[in-house]
Amino acid sequence: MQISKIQLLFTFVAAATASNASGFSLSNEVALGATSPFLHSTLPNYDQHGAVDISPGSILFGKRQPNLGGAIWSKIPSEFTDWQIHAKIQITGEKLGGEGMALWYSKDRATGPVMGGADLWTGLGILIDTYDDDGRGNNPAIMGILNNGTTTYNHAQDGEGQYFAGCLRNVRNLASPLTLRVTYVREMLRVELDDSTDGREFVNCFERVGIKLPAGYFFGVSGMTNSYPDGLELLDLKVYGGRPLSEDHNNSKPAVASNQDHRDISAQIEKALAGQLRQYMPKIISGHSEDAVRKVSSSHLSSLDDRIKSVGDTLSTMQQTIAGLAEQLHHNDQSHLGEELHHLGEELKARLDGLRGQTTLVQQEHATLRKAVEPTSTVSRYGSYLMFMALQVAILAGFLAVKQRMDKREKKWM
Ligand SMILES: [Ca+2]
Ligand SMILES: [Ca+2]
Repeated sequence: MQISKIQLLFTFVAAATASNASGFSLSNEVALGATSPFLHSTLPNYDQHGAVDISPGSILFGKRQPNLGGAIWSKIPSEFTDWQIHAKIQITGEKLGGEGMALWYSKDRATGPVMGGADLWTGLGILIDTYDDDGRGNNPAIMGILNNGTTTYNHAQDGEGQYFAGCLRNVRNLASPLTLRVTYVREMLRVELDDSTDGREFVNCFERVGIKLPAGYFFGVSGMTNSYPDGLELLDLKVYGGRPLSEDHNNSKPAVASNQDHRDISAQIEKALAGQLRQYMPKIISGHSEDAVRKVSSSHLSSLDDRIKSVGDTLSTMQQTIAGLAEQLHHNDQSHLGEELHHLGEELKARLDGLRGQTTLVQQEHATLRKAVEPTSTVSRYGSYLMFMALQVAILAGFLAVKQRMDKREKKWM
């Protein structure tokens, strides 16, 4: 089967689309890479080692020649505690053929004889051993093997005694490519297979809990031929990472980050308001003749001060509302989030209307002040005051723009 282009993704899915048949959801994170077609050159997110031939339709390991192996390894280590691999492969050859392919989550990035990966690796190997070296009729086998850097693969017995789980499944010369879905969530590892022609029909290969794998390892795919070389092709690879949306709040980084963002923004706005008040109020007062200012300052400036304080209070309330929302996103069941956002939108609209009204009032105060002082002052004396007002409006506009952006971002990962 030829595919016009291969997509090697090292990216993350939005939670809304990440729910899978396994019942797990992976939260979205920052993308680490991009989708690319491969045009006989290098892979954007992976390094290649050994016998690897890249064409627009596939990545071929072992060149269909005897005893050759190759691998691709992610260029950067994964920073995620949970992840999922979708690897679409195709293994074709004569009646007997080998030796197989492997998916890796490993500290090492070495090429070698273990389906193209090196012996003595540290981490997880999902080995697809197609050749029945010990003649026991138990190949092709798909096996999960954990290694702490001390184990050499037992080729003669096809990994007997080394795998913690596995399944027997024909993977050669299938009518359609075979997709392996490897899910690692909360120390549970599951391997599922799908060779259906019409979409996702994964069947379980094995599942095991208590598999401890740290973040910081590399993802890899490899293949190795033996004396009866198969065509070992990778047609598509996607790696999703993140953390499960669960009651474990400490692992829910997006919500924490969002919450912190809101707090940072609100704190910055409040700080800016306070700073501007400190900076401009003396100038407003000193910019006028003392007599003229005294005539109006006790009532009008006091009123102005109250208005500005009110604006600040409203902003503070908005901050608390947003922070509260972030907490809700953090703690609540997802089904509540839509409603919460709706309410927040209504509330923000009401508060915005209130702010507009207050801005008008402040402007009226300014007009009164100006009228009262005008006989003994020039317009330029009010420059600092006008600048103060302009800054208030700018800060408000900035806040609302940032808020809209935050809302948008939150909706994406609902
Ligand atoms: Ca074997
Ligand atoms: Ca065997």
